Amino acid sequence: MKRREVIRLGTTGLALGALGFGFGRSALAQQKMVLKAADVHPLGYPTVEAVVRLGKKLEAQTEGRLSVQMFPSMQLGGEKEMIEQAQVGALQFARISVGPMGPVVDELNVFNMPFVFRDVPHMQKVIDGAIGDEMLAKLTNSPQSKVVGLAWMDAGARSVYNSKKPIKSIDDLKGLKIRMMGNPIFVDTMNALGGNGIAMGFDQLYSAMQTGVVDGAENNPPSYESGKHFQVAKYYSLTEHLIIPEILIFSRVTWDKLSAADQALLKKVGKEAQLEERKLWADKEKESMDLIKKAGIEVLTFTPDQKKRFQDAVKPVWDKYGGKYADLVKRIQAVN
Ligand code: BDP
Repeated sequence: MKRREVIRLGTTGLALGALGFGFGRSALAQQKMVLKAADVHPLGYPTVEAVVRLGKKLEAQTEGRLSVQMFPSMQLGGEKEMIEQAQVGALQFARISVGPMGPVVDELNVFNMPFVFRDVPHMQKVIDGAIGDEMLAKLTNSPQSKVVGLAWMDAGARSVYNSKKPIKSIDDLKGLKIRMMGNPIFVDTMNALGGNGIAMGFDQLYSAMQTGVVDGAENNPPSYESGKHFQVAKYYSLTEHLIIPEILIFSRVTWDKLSAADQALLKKVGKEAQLEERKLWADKEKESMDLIKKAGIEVLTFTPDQKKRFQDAVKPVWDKYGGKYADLVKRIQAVN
């Protein structure tokens, strides 16, 4: 008798538990959710605009159940802080450079190696293809990342700017204090190029240049222009030493609370945002170049021979880190 009671209770308890779980999940799935998104760039910047549009689509496709609230312009801090907030679920979307993501998931660092891509179209083919998918999965499945890799975004090529003098050849970089993103690969890259690499958050950079803590930095034309860096660092040289894609991450804590249908929807709108951002990027890059030239910025370019000197100079960086990524690098090089 006793035993039967226990068994019955046990079964009822289990059934109730399952029911309760079922209710809980579908109730949650029906709940309105405002997903917070952050970016270091201002409204209107391609990456910000792409996520704002993604939010509008989500809202339309879920009849207002899911929406996105954007916090642009470093309102929530630099990228390191954004990653941390996404990891604890204080933030859902964070659009960040692969630069600061490398120290979290080492495999991603292959994209942070100097001159790893031949040019921007090569990088685009890699992130759009199998390697891009694999790297997103690596980020998602890595236990320490605590984020889901949703999509890639374009950020062109990064080039050096400074307040001291025009960089006409690699020799001119000697001794200049150049801010780099927080990742040892970048500091080593700048040091190999002859400069003095200093790791610092994007949020501290403008004032660091203004006060002379650093002589300059390196970035793509849209960041150089929209961050108003050209106002304090007038010499821009198209070294294009790094072509680093950007990544849209989503908080794992929040992800695990979503229904499978919502997760699939997020992946779909994420992929669409990847392609949409690319068009916005191309327009913004032209616009930024025009704006800085109009502002009197001297934009210096290099011949292939001069460029080769930059490429040769980063050999120590490849010697130090490249071995780990050798197989992946071969596959990247094979992408045509
Ligand atoms: C910009 C990236 C941004 C980085 C910034 C940087 O879009 O994600 O935070 O560079 O240099 O190009 O930190």
